[in-house]
Amino acid sequence: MKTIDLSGQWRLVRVATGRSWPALVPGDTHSALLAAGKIPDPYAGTNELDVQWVGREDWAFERGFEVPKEFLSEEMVFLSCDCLDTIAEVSLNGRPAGRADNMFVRWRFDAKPFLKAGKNTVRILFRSAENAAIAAARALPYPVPHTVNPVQSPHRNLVRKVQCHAGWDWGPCLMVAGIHGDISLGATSEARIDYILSEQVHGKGRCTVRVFVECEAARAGTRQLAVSIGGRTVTKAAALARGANMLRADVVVEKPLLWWPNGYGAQPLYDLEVSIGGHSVRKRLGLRRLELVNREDAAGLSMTFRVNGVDVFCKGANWIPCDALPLRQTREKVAHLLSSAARAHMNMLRVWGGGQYESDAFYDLCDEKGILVWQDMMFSCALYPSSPRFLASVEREVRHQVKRLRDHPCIAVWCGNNEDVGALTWFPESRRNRDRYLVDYDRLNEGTIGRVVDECDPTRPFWPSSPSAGRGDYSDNWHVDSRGDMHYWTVWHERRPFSAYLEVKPRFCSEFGYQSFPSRETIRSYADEGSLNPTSPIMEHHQRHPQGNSIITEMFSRYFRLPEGFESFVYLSQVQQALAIKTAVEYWRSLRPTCMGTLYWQLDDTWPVCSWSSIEYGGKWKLLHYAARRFYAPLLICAYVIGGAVEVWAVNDGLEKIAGRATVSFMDFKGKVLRSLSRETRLPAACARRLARFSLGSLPSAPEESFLHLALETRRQTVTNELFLAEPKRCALAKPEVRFKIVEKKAGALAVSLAADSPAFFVSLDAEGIAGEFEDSCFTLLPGAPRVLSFVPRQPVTAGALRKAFAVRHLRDTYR
Ligand code: BMA
Repeated sequence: MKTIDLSGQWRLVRVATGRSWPALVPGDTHSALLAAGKIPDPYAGTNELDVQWVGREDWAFERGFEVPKEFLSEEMVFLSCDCLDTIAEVSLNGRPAGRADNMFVRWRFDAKPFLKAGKNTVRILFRSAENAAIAAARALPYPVPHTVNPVQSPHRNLVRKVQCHAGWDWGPCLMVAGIHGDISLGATSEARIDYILSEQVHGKGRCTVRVFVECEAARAGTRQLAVSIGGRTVTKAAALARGANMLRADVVVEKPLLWWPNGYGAQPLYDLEVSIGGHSVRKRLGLRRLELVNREDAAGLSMTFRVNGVDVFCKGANWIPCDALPLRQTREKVAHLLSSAARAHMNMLRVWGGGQYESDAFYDLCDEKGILVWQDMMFSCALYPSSPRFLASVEREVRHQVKRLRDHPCIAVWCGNNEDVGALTWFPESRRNRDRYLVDYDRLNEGTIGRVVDECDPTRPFWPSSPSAGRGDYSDNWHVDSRGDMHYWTVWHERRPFSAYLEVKPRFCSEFGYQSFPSRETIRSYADEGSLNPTSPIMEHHQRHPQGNSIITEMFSRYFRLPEGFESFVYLSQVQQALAIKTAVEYWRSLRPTCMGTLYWQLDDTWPVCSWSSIEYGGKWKLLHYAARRFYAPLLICAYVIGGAVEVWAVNDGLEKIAGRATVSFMDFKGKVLRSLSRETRLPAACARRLARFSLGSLPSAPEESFLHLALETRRQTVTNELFLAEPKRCALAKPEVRFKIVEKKAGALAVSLAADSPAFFVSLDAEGIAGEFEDSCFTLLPGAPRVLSFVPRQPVTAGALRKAFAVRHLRDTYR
């Protein structure tokens, strides 16, 4: 097949005035206008409000290109667009060549009638998606509501576009338009491969891979089909009919190397190459078996992912698009976020339904890193119409995305939507007439999405919604912990104490979150020095949850002494967030196998903002991400107060049994051990075990006079943990002196050595202005236990520069 790549330099035309500016493709309206200096940075200050007009206008992308004569002599000549965002009219040489209205569909338009040898032009006119949504709303027989955020484009649920482009409770409203993904011309007189779909049959010492090839033939005839996997090739003659064909070839892989989730084994990937009629397509396969075990049991309905026969405790977070401006969603940014996830021992991310089916790079990297993907379909927090036209568009979208993605070993489950069952009860309209909206819901979700998923991917389960109690169950899983997956927002949205995390036993908690502010340096990217106060207009603009700041500060008053100064405020918000999520995860991990997954809300941000993320915009790890690296480690020792007692637990997610010595010490705030117990411990593989229980009446001191220090020492490693026995605000913390030194271990390998003269809590290391991660942060530093922690910069840095930027902070620093 011949191709002409059309990505690169285009022009963006403001249709209303005819003025134009250079634009990059793939790219979007806002990025082009920003680069041309026509709009201010929408992420700074309150500029977002001043650029809303962009989404309310029509824009055209256009360019010229050359077509060689031979190209046009081919029988099939087409324009292929991976992603047109969203309401588009395509013309070639001034003549209409096609229309698009769903950015999740791959569009292919017949180009042959419009092209000529030599110079040609393409113009893609994008009608305002906001205006299209408003027009669609006017045509509805009855209202179809959606959630409304502080800055919101209306009726986002009526256009098939990334739902959070219209604004979210952590994201700006930037109704971008543009061309994302590849755009190219193709020409062939033979065949074009549209999709490759594979199925694995695992047997003793071998895996048979059935490869199905969907291709479009320009003319009928017999062609050679070649399919190779890992160097083993099968060829056969295939009789093609003109038009759509489905071919099949089986390849046997002997002694297959199995693909495992992160922490369970390696991620070998086999090259798969398919060629027919002059078109070749490559992808990579991971050989593994995967099941979602939903079994009725004494606790309800299980929700366990089983890979290669092993029950995997899923540890991870929710993924949202990594930038509100599509042009900036680079592979590099995705790679940093995914490797940060893997370094925090995550083995699953949920691609949340208010965002997008992600880029190929995202899934390729998840395959490489062993990160399972819970893939939502892109519907979120809303009711949706079920008109035949809307459903036909969704059918096309789901068909394309499932076929596009289903060979990635990372994909674990297809899920119908985010919180749309819950949404049936959120609006006055649907509360008054739930049946009407439930019928719409079911036509869309079971009648269309579920049906198409079943048809296009029989190898994977379809989970109707997140949260949900399973197919055919329409109950709201926000408060029910016994069946399927749960979104547990009681602590944040209902302002309950952290101990409320210990009141539920989720089978799989796919959302729970706690907000914090991003670091000072990220805040400075949007706020001037004079706005560094949580309630300044700019700071409030970068807080999209209406009660966010009041929830954060009220929670401070319950657990901590109020922080003095802005930097302490920001730091303490991150401590609080880390403590909240740690409390939840440690307890729920100790419930395995009742609970088999925790995905906190949320991994990343689309812009610099106060949010539930563990990695702030720009890639800097918040304290939560450092805490996650410890609370998600395969081997965990933890403690919590439950039923009038302190319980100490060990969790071993590994597949080998572990022997070690567990030590539980009650320590006062000067670091003196008041009581210590130590004993040999054996932990079977994949289990949680209670190691000790102390009734609250039997502690060696008043709860506010000591804390618990835990250590589990094995041949390979020592893991530690701490638990406050009373709210930190009630404890008379000593004022530790923390000394540090920047050391150069080997050439260029930087580290910081730290020592304290009394216990320092939530010790946080920072190097403002230098991108990179410390080996640890957000930990307890005990007297007599100095630490040396390496720093891995993202760009080379000298010891001197690190010394200058370095700052250490701990809990006792936040007040006098
Ligand atoms: C969840 C998500 C998002 C939202 C988050 C925080 O339930 O699904 O819709 O951003 O809560 O409110």
